[in-house]
Amino acid sequence: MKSDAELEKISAAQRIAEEAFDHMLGFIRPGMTEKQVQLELDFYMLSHGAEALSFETIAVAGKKGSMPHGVPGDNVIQPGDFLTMDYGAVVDGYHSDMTRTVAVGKPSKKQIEVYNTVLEAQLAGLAALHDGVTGFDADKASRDVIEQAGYGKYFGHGTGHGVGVEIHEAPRLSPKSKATLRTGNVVTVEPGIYLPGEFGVRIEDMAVITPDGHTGLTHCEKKLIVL
Ligand SMILES: [Mn+2]
Repeated sequence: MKSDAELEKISAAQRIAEEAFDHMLGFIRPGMTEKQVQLELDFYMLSHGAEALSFETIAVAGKKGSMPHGVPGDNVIQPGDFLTMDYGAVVDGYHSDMTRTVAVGKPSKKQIEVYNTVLEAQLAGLAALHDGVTGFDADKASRDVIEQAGYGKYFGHGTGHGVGVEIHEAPRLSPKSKATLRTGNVVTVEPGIYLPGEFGVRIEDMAVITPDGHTGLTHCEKKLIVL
């Protein structure tokens, strides 16, 4: 359970991440490397009030996007690539965490279909949140959408985790979770689909659990953005 003061710090960290996202939409171009995207995100956050990065920023494009924890490298962003950015800022010791996948140039029909499946799963996960829901059931809400679309085996991680003083803390949202989510918990909802050798998609928001639902802490666009 997070106090109002703690929620304000997490929100402040998230605001920096959101400003960074807006900045990146005008910055990203085909021909850049993943590392350039990572460095720009990091520079923006650290020069706009972040005392630290929540974790090593992930920026992975094209086939590399199918690695959920891929490390940004010299891979060059090609026209039509999906680019996944997973990152966060720290303010007064509190972390934020968000992920967006954007298309750099025109996506294929399959990319759009997979993106929309992840989006539907992410919205289903958020809709399942309320005081008393188990971490298992919150995960299942997202997972069911992906399984029903036929991509179940390409979603190999838990749906979310608590965030605060630690970047990953209780309660977990996963098939193995024994947790029950309570009012004032801050959790992520971050389903993904990762097609080896093709591309990956992940969408991640943070939310605060309330007695009968949740309050979103992430305000960035979730419909597919084509740059
Ligand atoms: Mn996360």
